[in-house]
Amino acid sequence: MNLKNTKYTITAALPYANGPLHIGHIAGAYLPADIFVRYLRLRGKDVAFMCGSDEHGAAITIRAKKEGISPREIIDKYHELNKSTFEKFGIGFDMYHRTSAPIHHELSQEFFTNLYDKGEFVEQESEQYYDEEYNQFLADRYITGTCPKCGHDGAYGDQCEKCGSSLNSTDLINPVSTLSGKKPELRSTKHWFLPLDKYQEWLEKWLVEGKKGQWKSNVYGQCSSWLKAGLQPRAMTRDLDWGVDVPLKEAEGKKLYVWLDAPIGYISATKQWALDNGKNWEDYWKKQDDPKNDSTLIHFIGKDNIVFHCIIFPAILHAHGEYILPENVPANEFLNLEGDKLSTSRNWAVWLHEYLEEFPGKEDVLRYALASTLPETKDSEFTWKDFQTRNNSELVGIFGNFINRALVLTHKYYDGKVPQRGEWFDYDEEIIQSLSTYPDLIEEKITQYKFREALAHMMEFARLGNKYLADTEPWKLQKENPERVKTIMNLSLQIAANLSIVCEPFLPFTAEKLRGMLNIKAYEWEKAGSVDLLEADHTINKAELLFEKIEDETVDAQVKKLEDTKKANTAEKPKVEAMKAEIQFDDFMKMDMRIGTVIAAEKVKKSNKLLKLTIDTGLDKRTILSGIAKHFSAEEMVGKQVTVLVNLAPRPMMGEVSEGMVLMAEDAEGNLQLLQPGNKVNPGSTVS
Ligand code: B3M
Ligand code: ZN
Repeated sequence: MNLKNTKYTITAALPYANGPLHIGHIAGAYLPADIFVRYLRLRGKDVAFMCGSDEHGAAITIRAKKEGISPREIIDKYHELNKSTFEKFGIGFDMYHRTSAPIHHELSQEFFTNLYDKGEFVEQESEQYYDEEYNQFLADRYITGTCPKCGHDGAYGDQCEKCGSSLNSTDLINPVSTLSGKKPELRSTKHWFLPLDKYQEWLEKWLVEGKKGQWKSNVYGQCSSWLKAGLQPRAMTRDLDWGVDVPLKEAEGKKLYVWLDAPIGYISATKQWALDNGKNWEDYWKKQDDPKNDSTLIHFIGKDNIVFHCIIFPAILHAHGEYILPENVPANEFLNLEGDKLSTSRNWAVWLHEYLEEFPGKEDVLRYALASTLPETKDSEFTWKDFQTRNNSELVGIFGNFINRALVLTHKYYDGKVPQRGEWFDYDEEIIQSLSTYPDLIEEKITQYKFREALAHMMEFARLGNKYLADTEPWKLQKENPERVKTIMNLSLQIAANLSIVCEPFLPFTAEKLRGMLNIKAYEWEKAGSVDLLEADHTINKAELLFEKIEDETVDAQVKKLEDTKKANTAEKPKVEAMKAEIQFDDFMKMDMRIGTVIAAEKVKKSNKLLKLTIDTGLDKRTILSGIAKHFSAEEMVGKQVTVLVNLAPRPMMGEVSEGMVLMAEDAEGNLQLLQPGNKVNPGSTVS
């Protein structure tokens, strides 16, 4: 990418404030974004790094309903939790804003009005699904069904998360309301549609032609296949009571579609940040007089958000006209956990706030483990075993070991002062050569959004230092050749200082600790590759361990936690029969049920199922044949009170006539219980 620009507007998808963050979110968007931003800052760029809570849409209202609290309580709870979780994990947003803020509502309405005034929307009265029981129109997450594109069963009304297709709720096959679980009705309502088909040609030029070879193939491929299939108009308004009001008189009570206002959230966040920091937000979002001064806009997202960031939002920005467009959208695929898809509803996740509590001071270990398995080109997997190995073999065994040796020996031989370099050997030349190339290798990969490879180069750099000490064994040379050892130690310390620069994007806490130990300031990336970061005689601080070993018990406990989750998920739920078709109150009232007392009982000849009961119903004494012989003996039935359907038409059975029915509770295995009143009542008491 072209690094000549000085301004960068970097966004990371706004997570819905409807639940905590897990490692899948982090690996999808936030860690790559943070690595990239930290690198840009080291390069001295002017960066606005924007994120915040997405607080509208059905994701919020459905969750609120589930927890039995208001949408406002939901967003307040998770906004605070997620904001502080990001901070603790070292994700360095300039602003973590919220879409419920008035400044965001205003800006979203301005966008809508701008497009409305230009005649960009098509007003259309159309049939939308409606849940009669809940008196509500159903769109987005309020409705699920089978995806018409890929056949996935749990597609939402606006998107199939399996194949990524964007859908209109009326496209779903077998639609079901997520409120009542029933098939919804169609009702007419008016909405404002963005005619995406109108932008088809422009998108083909801007994206298919313009981004070829620049965008990651997983992103580019998805976009071009959607464009190939042809874009359809999409409603930008909703019949909901939570969200940004549509700023039109005739649309009273309607809200903006959450995917219209959410990306505008990046802009409103920048506006608030600029207000708080004496900056001009337009520098980061609007086209400048000289395009050379335009900010470079990059969206970091997970693959389920591609269509919204690559097609719909750019179309909106383009329609508005004053805004810059994304230079790149390096979306990641999905991260799996221990062989299974991450899932909030199944609690199959490593929750970030829990990790931070259970592994204090080990933020960088998780950053490292996740960065080494980012789903950059295809889905990837996190396992606790891999987490442990990455820590023990790489962070402790290579990086930490190297730094520790270099610093401890410096204290031992030179009282903590950096020694002057002496004589050179070929090996030292080689080291200097590699030292100067690693930062470039890392940088090249970062700017190509290949963070896994960049990280691998960073660790190779540490490995180089480690190997240098292991090969030269200064601890053996010190007696016979102290001058040689000075060169080795000086170069080792220069590598350590270089590492404190190049590890910063991935391991910011470690970088800071390392700078403290080396007693140096934070250098710019430009300085990386130099063998003169530390002057001779510079005094370093005490050596501390950067990483510590993670024991088997620790990861075993985490695996056990997941196994317990799996057990709880797959535990046999008692089976119950499906509900029968709905009946009206009057149907129910037709049944006459009474409590009766069994006054005589005998087995029916030639039947091993039936008992012939004589029952005092309070109305009369009558004969009822009941299929309970396998469960109750005739003797034990006598004297029992039972519930009887007394107005059931008499039915002939095995040569007798049964005049009613004794009611029973029966479980899925066929076990029977009599339905009896808690205390004895007079025969003839009614049941209703
Ligand atoms: N909140 C979807 C999600 O969390 C959505 C992203 C908005 S980015 C503008 O997956
Ligand atoms: Zn699909």
